[in-house]
Amino acid sequence: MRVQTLGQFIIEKQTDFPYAKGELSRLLRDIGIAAKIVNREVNKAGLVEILGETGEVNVQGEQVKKLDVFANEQFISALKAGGEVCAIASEECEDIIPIDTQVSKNAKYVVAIDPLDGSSNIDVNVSVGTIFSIYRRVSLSGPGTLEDFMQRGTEQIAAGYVIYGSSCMLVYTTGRGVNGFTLDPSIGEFCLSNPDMKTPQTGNIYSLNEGNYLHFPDGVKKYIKYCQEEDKATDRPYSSRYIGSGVADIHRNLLKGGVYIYPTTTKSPKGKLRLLYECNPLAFIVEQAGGKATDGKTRIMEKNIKELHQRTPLFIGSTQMVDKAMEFMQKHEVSTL
Ligand code: P6P
Repeated sequence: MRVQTLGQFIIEKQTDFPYAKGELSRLLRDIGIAAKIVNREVNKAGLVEILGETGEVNVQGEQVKKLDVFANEQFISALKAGGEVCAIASEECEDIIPIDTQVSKNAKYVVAIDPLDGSSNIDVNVSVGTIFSIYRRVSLSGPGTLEDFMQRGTEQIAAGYVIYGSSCMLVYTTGRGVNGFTLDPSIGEFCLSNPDMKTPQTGNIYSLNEGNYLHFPDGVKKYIKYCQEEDKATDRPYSSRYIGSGVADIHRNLLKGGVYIYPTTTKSPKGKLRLLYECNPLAFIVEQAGGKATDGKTRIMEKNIKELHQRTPLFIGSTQMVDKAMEFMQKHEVSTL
């Protein structure tokens, strides 16, 4: 089979965008380069002084891992050097990073990124990921502004994730389907391995942190019990699979069918995952693959965003499984009136 690299694929698909002059193509390639560098460090994390914590706490109130900082720096410098973005929003940074270099300040795009999602798993050699979302700027010129990021998920022009696991994969969409590329370390290129990815309409895997069971909404508790009932006709009981890295759980469910839920809990009354650089890009990808993503009630990509690090509950995966979970949420909805 002819090996098609990410670069070749992007150029070939560029014809899908007659008005694009290659900026998006270059931007996607810049992300691919940073992903290869991060993957190199993740793969030898146990051998170099890059494990463990920096002793700092980030804007999320989470312990900052050395690899979080490294990944953040790599993606920011690759995006700055590429000259295609006028601002970056990162999970690791409280405020946006406006870019006002001569080349970038009139660039057309902004990128929101979670440089290393699930990094608490790094020290125990479990898959982690990067999640990115690309918008066309709405500000007129000069360095990008906060308003460039206050756009609904439906306005994304591209989104993707990188999963640093048994192999390194980059999966992305520009709104015309989802394609997956696997890094071939022998040539240092992402090669097309999963063309036109489609997620099963149903499945038998449910992913959520059942340790929070007591604090889940009643609808989620009832859905968990539904997943655990014996019913051969609907292939139940389902299997419970939860890695603790959303990218890894959602990637597996995308391929095999399944649902990932991070609902509200007492510790995270608005949900834990962030709308801008986790839920919207993952929702774009899963929807493009034929799946569904809601907050238990509203389509993720139609939610209004008012804060950079805004959190939301997330129900994402196979359409029929998300719908069933939403049915339970609706049936057991506590009226907040
Ligand atoms: P908990 C990682 O921090 C993350 O944002 C997701 O990738 C992951 O699924 C979830 O949080 C894990 O959170 O509370 O179950 O440890």
